[in-house]
Amino acid sequence: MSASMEGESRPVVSVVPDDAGKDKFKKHDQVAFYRRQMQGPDLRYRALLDTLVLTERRALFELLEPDTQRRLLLSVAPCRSGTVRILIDELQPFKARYRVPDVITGEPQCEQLRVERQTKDSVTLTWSSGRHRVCVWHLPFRLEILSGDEVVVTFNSKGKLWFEALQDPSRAASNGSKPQDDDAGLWKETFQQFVDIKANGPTSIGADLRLHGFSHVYGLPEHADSLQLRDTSEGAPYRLYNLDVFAYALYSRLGLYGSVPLLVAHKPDRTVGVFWLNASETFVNVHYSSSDPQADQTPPVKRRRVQLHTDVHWLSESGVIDCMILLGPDPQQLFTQYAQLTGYQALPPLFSLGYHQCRWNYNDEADVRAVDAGFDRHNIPYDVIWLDIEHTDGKRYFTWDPALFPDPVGLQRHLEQKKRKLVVISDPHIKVDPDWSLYCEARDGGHFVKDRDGQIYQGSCWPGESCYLDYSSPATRAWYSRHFALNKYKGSTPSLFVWNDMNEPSVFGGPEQTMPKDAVHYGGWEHRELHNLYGFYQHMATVEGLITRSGGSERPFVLSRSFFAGSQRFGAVWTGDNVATWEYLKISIPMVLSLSVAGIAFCGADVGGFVQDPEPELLVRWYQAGSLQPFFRGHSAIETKRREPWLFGDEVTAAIRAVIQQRYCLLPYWYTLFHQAHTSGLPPLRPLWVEFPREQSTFTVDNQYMIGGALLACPVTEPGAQEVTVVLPGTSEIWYDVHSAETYKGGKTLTLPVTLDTVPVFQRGGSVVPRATGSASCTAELQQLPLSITVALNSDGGAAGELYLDDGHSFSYRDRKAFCLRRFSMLSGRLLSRNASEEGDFECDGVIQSVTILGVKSKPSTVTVRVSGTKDASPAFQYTEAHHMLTVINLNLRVTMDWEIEIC
Ligand code: NBV
Repeated sequence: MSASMEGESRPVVSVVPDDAGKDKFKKHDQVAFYRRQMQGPDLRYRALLDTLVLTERRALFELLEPDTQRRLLLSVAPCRSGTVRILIDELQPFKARYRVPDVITGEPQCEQLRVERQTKDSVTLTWSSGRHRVCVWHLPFRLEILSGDEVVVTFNSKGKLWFEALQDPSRAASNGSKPQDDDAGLWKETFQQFVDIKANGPTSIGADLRLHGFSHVYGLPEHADSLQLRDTSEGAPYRLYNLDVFAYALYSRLGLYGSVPLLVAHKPDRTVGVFWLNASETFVNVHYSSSDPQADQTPPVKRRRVQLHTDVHWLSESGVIDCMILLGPDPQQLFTQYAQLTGYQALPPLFSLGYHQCRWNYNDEADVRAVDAGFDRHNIPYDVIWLDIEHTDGKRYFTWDPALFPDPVGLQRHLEQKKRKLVVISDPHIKVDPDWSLYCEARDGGHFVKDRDGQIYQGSCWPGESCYLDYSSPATRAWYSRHFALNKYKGSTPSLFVWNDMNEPSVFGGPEQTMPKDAVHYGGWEHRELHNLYGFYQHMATVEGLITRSGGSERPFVLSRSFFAGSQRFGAVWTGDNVATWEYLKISIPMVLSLSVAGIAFCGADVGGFVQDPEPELLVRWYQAGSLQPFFRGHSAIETKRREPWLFGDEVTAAIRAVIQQRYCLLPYWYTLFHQAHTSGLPPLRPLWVEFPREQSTFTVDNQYMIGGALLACPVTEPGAQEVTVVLPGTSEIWYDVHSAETYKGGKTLTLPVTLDTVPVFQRGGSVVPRATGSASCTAELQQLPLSITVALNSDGGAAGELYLDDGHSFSYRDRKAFCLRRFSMLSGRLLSRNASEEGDFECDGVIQSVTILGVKSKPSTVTVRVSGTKDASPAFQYTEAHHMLTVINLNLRVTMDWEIEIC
């Protein structure tokens, strides 16, 4: 353990995860509001239909629960993009309840509702073309959302609507609703030695939804579990509560570092989403009707035709019910609807899609320089080297250890000469140190979270006693972001980027190793209201700091461990402290797929495993898998052995070199996919069902996935693997092995032989994939390389694909439209390159050097290249009979020009 770790009560970081922390975290039945709701009385809300008010943007109804005389206000608002927002608050709250700010980007465009039908039992509302309808039923209250005549979703189907009204504490004390022995945890809840005092008493909310016809649901990151959500009837509910869980348990539904309360349901003809906008502790129960034991026991003759459905029950500790139903109907539309609500994936600077080399810690400047040189010596491309907490002066972020990093500017210049970057860590806790100006400024400026008594909250973290910046305050975010100014952050240069860790927030010795829920934030809100937003806000403030430091011209790169819905607007996340075992490699795939489904598209897992030492075979396999995930970073804990890629012998070095090089060659494609995510919300990494929505066999696959619409990847995650079983979907599809060009028909499951240096990746017939040719030491060099494109023909001899280019680092693509989007399409032997966006205006002299066409049945007699304004040319070509592969070489076609290649 490093001598410079001076935190007083830091957790023991052992390379062997032990069971000591097992009981650190609550189980669902240790959470009072969960128990209250699950064991609570049956409530019978009714909708008072004659209270309907139609405004320009919504329909309002009062809801009444006769036994408790509780009155709620229901608002239903359909939005233009295909979303219905259901909002429920108290009719007359004693004071305002927390509504999650800053997640929804802008005002959703709402539609004017009209009454289509009204009876004493129900009111049916419709809007726009009348394709969708909402039917509100009086008794019991429920709300159906219909598409055509099909009921897609029913809200309050099982009558679980729950709403604990805020109370005036003094009245509650006198009227007996604040009992002495508070077993129900209404005003006070104890967990281990921690006492949570609830200033507002019980405030929990809940509701259930039935998703008709669906038997597959996904989303709700972050959990170390399968992509398809499990039925929670037995076992624990999914918990959404951001926590620092070192070496987290696998196949668990306990909360991890971040939360996105988006659940996506899919069936062959429809995809819908339920977005539960609430930042307090939340549980979700999932129940598939298909898993009802009764359904199987009924004799077939007597079996009633019960439509399949999935019931989803959401329970949150506080706030209001703000539930958005995204109607799809296809996966792509769903992703766009979600992005319209919470924002699109930020377009990352190109370098951040390269390979990142991290370790806790690179010891000093000489160490960093040596590792950097090692990559050159071994001819392995990389873009970024990272510094963990030990680079600081006593864990004071924004400072440098004077002995270990005396010349950080010199170090960054050294890297910058090779067009490489440095990332440093910046955690949210601030060391209590009256001699440190940053601490004093934050204290005097009121930038710290307070405790329930109004004093500055103090917890313990890496620096020892620490205070926590209140990023939920706009003034604190602005103050914090100014610290990234180059003249303020001493030792920083424009090539320094940032990593936000421990921002759940992690508090050593705190309840569940986080901040007490009764701590108080900006606006007087308790921490319980916004716990899951804490990291989101730090990420936001850091991104704003980096953008501001460049005068608004450069794209930022910030990695955050904690996140919430909308964090995709800020940058990347990773899956935290995993372990160097095969099981953790395996789980990284569904984990990044779940994140992708929930909009957090720039994500990855620590390559190699953070805790413990991977055996060389595992390391190679992890590099292979990581190179096929969006965020690609090798990282390891402080006690692990060094594991730079060249430390395990030539065979391992060669295998790692090969995958990193392949990743770099594929970056034009990755970058194009990120442009697509940035503009349409479609994530680069896609579960197979996203691309094959009608194929049931793909719905449960989570060990393989699509990279964009063109590539199918199946990373090897078994030790000693000699063969791999791969599902190739689509009976009418053709798949081309990207390494061997071997062709396979879709609709099959194959068993393919593998060696240590092979990973099954297939290109789908009908697609075009751009690549860089040759090798580069980093992405800036890669941008200079000529390109090649691979056209994989479908059974009709057609294919299409795109290429997006810009300068790779600035906002010029947005502000001056300095980008280029090309579309390649092939049909009847003619391959065209055309501009796909009239808007784009990007000067670049990149060229396409070669074109490979897969699936060309016979050797062409001529190949003709046409570029307008020049004479037709007959370039050299090679044809490989065995693979039906045609390669046209030495083309030198300007990327930005229109051209055509004809094969006869
Ligand atoms: O800052 C040290 C580590 C970091 O390397 C890791 O990536 C984070 O997930 N950090 C957690 C804190 C210590 C973990 C034991």
